Amino acid sequence: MYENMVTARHYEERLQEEYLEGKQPAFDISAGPIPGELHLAAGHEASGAGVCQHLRDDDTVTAPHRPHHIAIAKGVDLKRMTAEIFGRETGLSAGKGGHMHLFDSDVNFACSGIIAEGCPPAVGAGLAAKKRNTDSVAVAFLGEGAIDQGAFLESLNLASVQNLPVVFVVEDNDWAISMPKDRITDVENGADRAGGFGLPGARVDADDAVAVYEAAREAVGRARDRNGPTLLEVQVHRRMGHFMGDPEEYRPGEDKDAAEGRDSIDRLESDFRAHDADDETIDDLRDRAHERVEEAIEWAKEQPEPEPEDAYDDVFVNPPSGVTDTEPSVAETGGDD
Ligand SMILES: Cc1ncc(C[n+]2csc(CCOP(=O)(O)OP(=O)(O)O)c2C)c(N)n1
Ligand SMILES: [Mg+2]
Repeated sequence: MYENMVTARHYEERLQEEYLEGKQPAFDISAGPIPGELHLAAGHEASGAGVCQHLRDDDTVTAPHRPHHIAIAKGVDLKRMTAEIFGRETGLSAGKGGHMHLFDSDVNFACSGIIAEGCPPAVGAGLAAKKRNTDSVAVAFLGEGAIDQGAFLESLNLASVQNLPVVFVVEDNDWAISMPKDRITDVENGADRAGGFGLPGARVDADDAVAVYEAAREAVGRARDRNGPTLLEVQVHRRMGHFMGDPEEYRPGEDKDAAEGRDSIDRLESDFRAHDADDETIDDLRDRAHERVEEAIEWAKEQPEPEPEDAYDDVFVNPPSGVTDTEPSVAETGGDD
């Protein structure tokens, strides 16, 4: 878990540097090696690591727009993920998805920029596991800003009534872009939503990564043993802006200071040392994590850009062979509209 969390933090520190290249001084969001938005998850790492530690490759994970720490913990191929973020041809989705739309079928991982969107597919994966009589499970991660979305609430209901092996993990970082949690919901503890659907709910603080691990063990274990879904809310901290370039003028300085002062990675390291891990062990883990990140970024930067004409491959306007479509494709009509 520690190595995972350090990898995620360092990975995002490096992405920040790469992202800012060419975007200054006026912050041109389309410029530089990583065009578009970038949502970083510093302060969320314990949630991805603590939950995914209990998962296998055949378990499904859906994640939201802040996905890197979860993808890393689920074992998504770091090189191809990085190439995807850099928009390269050898990226997970040939560079067409970008950082919010990572998809790795080898480890059953997907994420989406539409909030709460991952909940119904996770329920679908849970239903498939039940019908196929396997013991795989599905986990849907979402932010606290999505807990009033219909897609989430309907998913809780279906998972509960069908007794599906699904765990819903709400990452509560107290903010939804510029909206503080208490302005968008009257529920202080998102896990209370579980009661209304007849499933167990628990809330845990990510300051203590081991506590997340323990709570997730129970929730994933319940799903794997065919005892139904669980809603787990994890209190995390948003150490960064909502996206890179967010000036955070709406955010009180003390709120940001508090988030920066509570680091689950530092705490896990102290716990680790208290259990006799020495400097060498910690340094080795950190070095290994850093090397892996550098290798992935170097590899991604060497990858080719996609050819412009490939834009019509693998998308609905020009379906792959075998997929029928009665409408002429944009490629065929010249795309007037
Ligand atoms: C259905 C939908 N509505 C609105 C948006 C715009 N949007 C992007 S992120 C976001 C807030 C998300 O907050 P939260 O779920 O708490 O996640 P966080 O960014 O804090 O990790 C919103 C409203 C969206 N992506 N999808
Ligand atoms: Mg949030």
